[in-house]
Amino acid sequence: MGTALVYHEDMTATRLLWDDPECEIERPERLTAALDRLRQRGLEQRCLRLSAREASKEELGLVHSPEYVSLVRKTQVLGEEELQALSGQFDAIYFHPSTFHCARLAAGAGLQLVDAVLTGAVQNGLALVRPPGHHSQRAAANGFCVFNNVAIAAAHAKQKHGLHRILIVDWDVHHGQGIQYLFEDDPSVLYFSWHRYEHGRFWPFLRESDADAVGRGQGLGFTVNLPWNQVGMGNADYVAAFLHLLLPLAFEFDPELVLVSAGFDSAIGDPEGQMQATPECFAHLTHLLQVLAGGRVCAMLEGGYHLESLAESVCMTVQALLGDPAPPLSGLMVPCQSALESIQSARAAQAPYWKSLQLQDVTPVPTSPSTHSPEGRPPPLLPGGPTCKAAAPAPAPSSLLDQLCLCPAPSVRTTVALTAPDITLVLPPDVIQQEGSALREETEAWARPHESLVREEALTALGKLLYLLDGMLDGQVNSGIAATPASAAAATLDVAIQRGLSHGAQRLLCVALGQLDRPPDLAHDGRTLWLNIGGKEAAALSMFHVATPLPVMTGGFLSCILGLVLPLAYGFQPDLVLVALGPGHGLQGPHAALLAAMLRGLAGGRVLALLEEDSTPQLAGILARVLRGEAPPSLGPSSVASPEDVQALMYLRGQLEPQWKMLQCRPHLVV
Ligand code: X5A
Ligand code: ZN
Repeated sequence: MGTALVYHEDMTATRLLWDDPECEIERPERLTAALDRLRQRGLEQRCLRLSAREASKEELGLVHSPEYVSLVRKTQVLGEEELQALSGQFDAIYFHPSTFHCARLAAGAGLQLVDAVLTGAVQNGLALVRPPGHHSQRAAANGFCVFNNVAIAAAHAKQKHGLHRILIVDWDVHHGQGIQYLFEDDPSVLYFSWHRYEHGRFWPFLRESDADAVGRGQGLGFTVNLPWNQVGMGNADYVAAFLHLLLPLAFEFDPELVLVSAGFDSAIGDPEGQMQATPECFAHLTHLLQVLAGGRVCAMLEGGYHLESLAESVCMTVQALLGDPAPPLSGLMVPCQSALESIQSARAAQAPYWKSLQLQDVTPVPTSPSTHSPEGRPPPLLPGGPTCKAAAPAPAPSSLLDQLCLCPAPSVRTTVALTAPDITLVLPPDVIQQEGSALREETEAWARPHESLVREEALTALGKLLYLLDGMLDGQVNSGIAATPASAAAATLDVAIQRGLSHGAQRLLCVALGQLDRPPDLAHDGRTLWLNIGGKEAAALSMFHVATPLPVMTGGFLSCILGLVLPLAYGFQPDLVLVALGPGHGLQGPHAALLAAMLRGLAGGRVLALLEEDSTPQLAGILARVLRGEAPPSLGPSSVASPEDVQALMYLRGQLEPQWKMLQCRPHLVV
């Protein structure tokens, strides 16, 4: 459906006219660097270009006082000395004769973006704007921000489009206190912000930036602050914050629109943030948000002062909005203690207001050994199981991924290799129906050890799957769907795993739903992570072989994905993902689509879905659409997880946490 890019060259006009070390980083090159890089990468050309318009007085009045708007209007005619004097009345602000025009364009760009998305002209988009907005308040400029672009867009979406639930995700490294103040008593706007805080010692030095500021009145629980108390937060910390804090609340909130205060001063190299997250992380954050609100995501630039890091991060965000698979994250995926403390304290502060956090263990961590009981410790992995190395798998770079990422993106994003011909009818037009099959002898050789693969239909299906898998491993195709007779599902999956491992995959994640037995000779060499959901077994058999019951309700399914599947997957860093819907998998289309959409964030999107031959054409169709990058349908209001499901999940997580650090959402006990 398309991605909008809203911009206007005039927004490069405003600049600092005098000496001010605090403000000099907010300069015109920020916009030109980002735009030039988007052009170089061919990304701008793939977007719907919209020229920004100025917001009207009435539109600015949605969040600002008329007196403040006229004050800013008057700066157009002031001389340099008067501009400097007025700027001095605010914290970290400079005015320029073009500021009023630029700030109206910045707010107008956000309005145009929201209108384009909510009228269905595009699916999502980015507004590249200056000045930024999230610090600005009803009657005050602050922190380089003049009008609050994102807040105006949210108020407009409510007023002009009648929306009732808007999620604002503020990933800028500073606290968007302006947005917080404007919506703190409004339950129709859920505001999430993470920010460098350092126990209050970082700008803007506000007590209300801490995790215990949760909103007021009707808006209690609709302000979510995640203060970072140390610098150096990286990819693992950001992804953990999304999986364990933002996304559970966001799914429960069920937004109709997601606005992103997209500041890139939270990326590596930025002089303000001093954080470590790499540009690819923003592709992942964007990707994770696209499963909400039917994919209606509007990002607006806020901060970001390291031109190289900013430009790359903007490209990553736009790539994800366009539906391209995210490049794999680099580095050890282990969140730091300080990040876990912050996530834990935000979860504890929010728990009274969110069912998805209740029943879970969100109580403060005991810090003294005497207060913690033996029962509180995670149970060890089942004795008798295969012993596994104490350390997490070394995140050795996968040569397969390296090769595939250096090549241009495959021209064919998704291939469907189905045996039932009528499924073609529901396929999106650009999804390729695969004709090819592996050679007969080769297929028979792979099938030989498996009794269930002797039947002709099973062999035919296997031939198609092998051909598809080779196409994915060779980089011709990004993702695919294959089908198999139900009786042959487990054996087919077994072959697919062996074939993947022997044909270049370094680490293979297999998510098997329903009655799919673990292949009997599955190795424990750390190259395969087997995760069965809803089969007969239910236990952490070892670090690499995990089985859990299928949660019954939507809420339980979501906690299983966010609290187990994705943390394991992000920790494992696979270069190939197999997701199999086997006999009795019990997933409805939207649930399966959500799982596939989220797994697509791994392995550079190299996901092969294996279905049973008698699956409905609708299921194949919905999977084909998410695998090529469309947003999954929204699940609607989520029911609560059953206490049994929460218990089972917590038990399993407790067993696996020592090995899989991305499962943690609280710091280690100090023993
Ligand atoms: C939008 C933004 C930062 C202001 C920092 C003042 N503002 N020290 O990143
Ligand atoms: Zn910032």
